Amino acid sequence: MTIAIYAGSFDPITNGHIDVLQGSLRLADEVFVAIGIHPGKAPLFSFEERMDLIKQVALDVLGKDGARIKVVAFDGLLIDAARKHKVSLMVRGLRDGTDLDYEMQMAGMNGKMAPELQTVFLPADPSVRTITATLVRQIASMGGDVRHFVPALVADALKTKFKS
Ligand code: COD
Repeated sequence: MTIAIYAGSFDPITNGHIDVLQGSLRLADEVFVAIGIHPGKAPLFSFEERMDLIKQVALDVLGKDGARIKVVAFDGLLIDAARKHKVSLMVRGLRDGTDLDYEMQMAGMNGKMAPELQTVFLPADPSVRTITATLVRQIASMGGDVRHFVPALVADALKTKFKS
């Protein structure tokens, strides 16, 4: 059985993340979606809110494949989370050359520290490669329509968040 980990901030989950998640499910039997918790950084959505959104997306968008996803938190090194959950693949999405440079450094250093773990890069689909959660938050905070970039349930959660 192949188990993968796909880590991110997911603040909130976007169509770009979903594209990588769908690719991960083609590679692995089970995928841990690992939400990175930064003690010094205040996210827009709490860990619980991000987890709920990912779980709802798994049900609504990924259909029966969504049952092969587990959502967890981690606050240290990705390799430690990978070892804890006994995964063999660490999946990362690649949007552009900037991602590639940074991801190659991480993959190289992670590979030295944890040679038993394999990093896998999935190229972003052209239809979602420009999407970033940072810009989605910015657009939503200014009342813009983010439904091109996130599932409807996430767009609704953003609307509610910025109303309150
Ligand atoms: N299309 C395709 N892929 C995408 C898209 C998109 N539109 N948007 C995001 N992605 C991919 C990213 O490339 C990334 O692989 C993943 O989705 C997550 O993205 P984000 O933006 O949600 O999360 P990040 O990149 O801010 O990562 C947060 C982490 C907590 C995962 C990160 O800080 C981390 O890896 N921490 C571990 C610390 C560690 O182990 N350090 C040692 C490294 S050697």
